Amino acid sequence: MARRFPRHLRRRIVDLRGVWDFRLDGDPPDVMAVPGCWDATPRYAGRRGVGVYRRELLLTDGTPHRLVLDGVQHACRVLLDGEEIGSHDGGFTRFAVDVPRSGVLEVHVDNRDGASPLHRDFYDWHHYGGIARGAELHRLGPAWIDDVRVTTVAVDPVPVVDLAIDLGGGPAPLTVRLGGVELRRDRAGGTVRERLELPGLARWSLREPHLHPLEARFGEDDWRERVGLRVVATDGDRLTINGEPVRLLGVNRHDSHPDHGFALPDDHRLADLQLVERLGANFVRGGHYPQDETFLELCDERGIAVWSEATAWQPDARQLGDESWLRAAERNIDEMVAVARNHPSVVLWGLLNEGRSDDAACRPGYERLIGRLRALDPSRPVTYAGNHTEHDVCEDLVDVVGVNTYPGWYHDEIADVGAVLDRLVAHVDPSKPVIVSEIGAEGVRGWRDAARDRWSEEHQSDLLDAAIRHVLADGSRFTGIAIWVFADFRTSNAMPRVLGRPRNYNQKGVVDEYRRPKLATDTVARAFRASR
Ligand code: ADA
Repeated sequence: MARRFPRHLRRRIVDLRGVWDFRLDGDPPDVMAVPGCWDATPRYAGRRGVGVYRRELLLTDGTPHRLVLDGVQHACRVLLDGEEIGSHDGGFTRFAVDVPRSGVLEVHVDNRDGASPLHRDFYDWHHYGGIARGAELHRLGPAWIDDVRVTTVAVDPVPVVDLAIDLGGGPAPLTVRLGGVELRRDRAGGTVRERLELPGLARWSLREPHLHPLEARFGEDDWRERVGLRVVATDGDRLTINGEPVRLLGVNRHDSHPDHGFALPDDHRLADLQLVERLGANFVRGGHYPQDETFLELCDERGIAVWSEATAWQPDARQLGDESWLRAAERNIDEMVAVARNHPSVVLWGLLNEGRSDDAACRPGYERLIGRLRALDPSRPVTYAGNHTEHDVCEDLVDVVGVNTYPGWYHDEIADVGAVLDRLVAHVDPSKPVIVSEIGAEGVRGWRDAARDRWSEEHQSDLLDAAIRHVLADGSRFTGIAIWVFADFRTSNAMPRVLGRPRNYNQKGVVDEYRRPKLATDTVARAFRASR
């Protein structure tokens, strides 16, 4: 993928973005853009099926080559000259397939409901289909770097990082430089691990997001990262970065757009972050799936905190007791962590959005998946956004408590927002930070109503104003808020919920699906800015 900070300058990579041959089921042969979602194009709007993408692959020599796909929605098989060489389940995450020789590449992409256990039509978002993120052919050469993991373990009195480098092929000469200082030069193979003290390098924080270039070279290959030296922790009911309490003011964001589906161009993701900053926000919850890496890079350099979440939506005992669902969820967690772990902006790992955390039968599934997250990366607090706060039986498993609640929309009235929030937070372990992870109301852009009733821009603006002021009031127990939701987004046409989604859109956005402002836009900006 075309990262903001290219991961490889030396490795020979063919960028496969462009227009490929395409055919959806029995339709006539056609073409489709990569990245792109076919059901966001006029001819294939709303179409579900198996889309076959095809193009030639030319390998320049006999060394190992790898096809790297950053997000295919939502399950696919990869064929070379008609022979299956790989498959993948679940969108939004990067995976690789070894390519043995030149030939005709086909990616058979399935966006039907149930093609992946992680993408179901009863979820409250539209499941666009396609090769939605980057596509590249990597020449690995005789010795290559498979992965680099940088974990900040301390920042005081000096920054200390754990560095792990997985090497393929070789052995070969290995050099590592960080912040312009050479840390290692020798021959190596296998996995290299080091704990390094880095005196003199500036720390990363939301207000001062310093990043330092890391470059590893192994034989002809290279791997580059931007390292943010920071430690995220909890201190009683506060979330801290480098020991300093932080308050997270932000939004939930779906990575989608009516004209692009899940394949947003970088200019759109950058524009979204400009609007997030205009709101006075410092926080984005990527609901409810792993984020594009360029988006994370932009958050790294702009000091925007990210709640990175594995794909799920209201899982219950059936899903959390199903071995195939759990395995798909584990793979999604593994792949989310692999992409996001080196990005300092990711301050929280989230999963299992609004799962049945009040059902004891679901607790083993929570334990298994939260345990997986912690085993992969013990350096970040773990959370889930729950809507069973008063009867939750899994809260002890997480470090930060997320509360989803919709007073003034689905229940109660705007005048009740404070009382509802206070009632819920009274059920939360007082030794843990608590974030309002979702709160909001529908506001149809252009619908202005003197009565300020539900569905109007006025009602949405009034509700968000009340919620933000209560959460950010002096003495509040809350350490953050994420409004549901940044922008209106297309949702699934599942009955009967769609009857509450005019236009088939969830319109709780602070801006509409084309990022055009509503009354709530300025209201949120005023309320957030008043508190910073
Ligand atoms: C839930 C869910 C969101 C969205 C929201 C709503 O909190 O987590 O994805 O569906 O409700 O708009 O009702």
